[in-house]
Amino acid sequence: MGFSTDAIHAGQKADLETGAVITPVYLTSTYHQPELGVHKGYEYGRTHNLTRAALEANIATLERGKYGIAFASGLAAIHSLMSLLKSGDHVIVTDNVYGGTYRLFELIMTDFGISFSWVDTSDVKNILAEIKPNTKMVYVETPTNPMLTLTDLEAVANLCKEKNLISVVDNTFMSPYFQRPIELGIDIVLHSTTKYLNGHSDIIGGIVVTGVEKIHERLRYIQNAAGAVPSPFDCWLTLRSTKTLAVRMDRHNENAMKIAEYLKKHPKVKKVFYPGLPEHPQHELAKKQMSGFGGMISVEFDTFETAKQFLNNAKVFTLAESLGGVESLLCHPISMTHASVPKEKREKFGLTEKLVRFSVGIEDVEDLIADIEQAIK
Ligand code: P1T
Repeated sequence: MGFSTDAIHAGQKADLETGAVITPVYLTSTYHQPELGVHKGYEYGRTHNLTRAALEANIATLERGKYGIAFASGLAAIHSLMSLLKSGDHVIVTDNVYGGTYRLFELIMTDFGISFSWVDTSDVKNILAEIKPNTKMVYVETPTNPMLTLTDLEAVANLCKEKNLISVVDNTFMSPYFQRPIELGIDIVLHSTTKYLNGHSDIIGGIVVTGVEKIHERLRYIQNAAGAVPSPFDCWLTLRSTKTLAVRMDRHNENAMKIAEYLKKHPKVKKVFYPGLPEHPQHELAKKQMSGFGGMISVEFDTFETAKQFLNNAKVFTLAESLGGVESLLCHPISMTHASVPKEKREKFGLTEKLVRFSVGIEDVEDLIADIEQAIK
């Protein structure tokens, strides 16, 4: 089926009891067992929940994977991936990732004996150079948060297959509508469903999708054994939201393209980071592995003062953490999402105090541009 048809129908059958077209919210922590040892395959809410199962099947289909495993947040999903590893294992990670991912890896997982190499994965040779006998996983964010740097997914998938490493992609910025890493040979895709997949800034959630049965079995075990499951109601809201993912993403993309074009001509803007601009150094790769460029833009202003004035005066855009909702948001990464990344590390990939991140929503683009104009003035 086509993407939009799957988005609306995959994983969702009419309710067996009533015929309800929409999957119900199964708000139950446990299930009746008519006799000792007899049940309908449902024993306890952490282990089994039909609303969650519908969401998992839906997003797995959209990512063209076989299995979805949902978690209580994007970071809980990433943490579950760390549980695939053992003390002594080594992971190669994109140097610029979401600040919370950096914090989890570097400030928590290292205490459990897992080590990390932070490399510029935009050149696959840098990954190859970092492979050690104990390397088990390559973890890539593309495009990155917030620098919008790309990694060649097919090249990473091929390298990981050759070297017998698990390949992981955080696909949060693109959503499966614009980028499907599993189709390019990647083992595991993850999302903060808090962002585009839910799209309405009203839940926190995460999901892992894979086509590899062995990985699925282990992650399913971890989901139940470690227990970071999402609430049925949050699953239901996300399931409702994926139905409109295609139309929302098209509008995010269209608005962001116009705003990026506007910003690049603004005299107070030094540099615009958006993969849809022909000036983006990886625009060709973006066209090859993505079917759109998404709604995220980062901008380097001429000075920190301009950036600050802009953030304090915007009215339609809201200054807030997070991204991917229908409403436009602004973020100052060094003091918000990436505050835990040390200065010398973030400045290596260009993340300075002058950088502002735009999550372009689906409002009328004229209103967004007028707001940017008045806020910079
Ligand atoms: O917030 P949570 O649902 O736990 O997701 C974490 C996460 C994972 N991956 C990426 C690429 C992310 O951007 C995030 C969360 N990011 C923000 C809150 C933000 O404002 O960038």
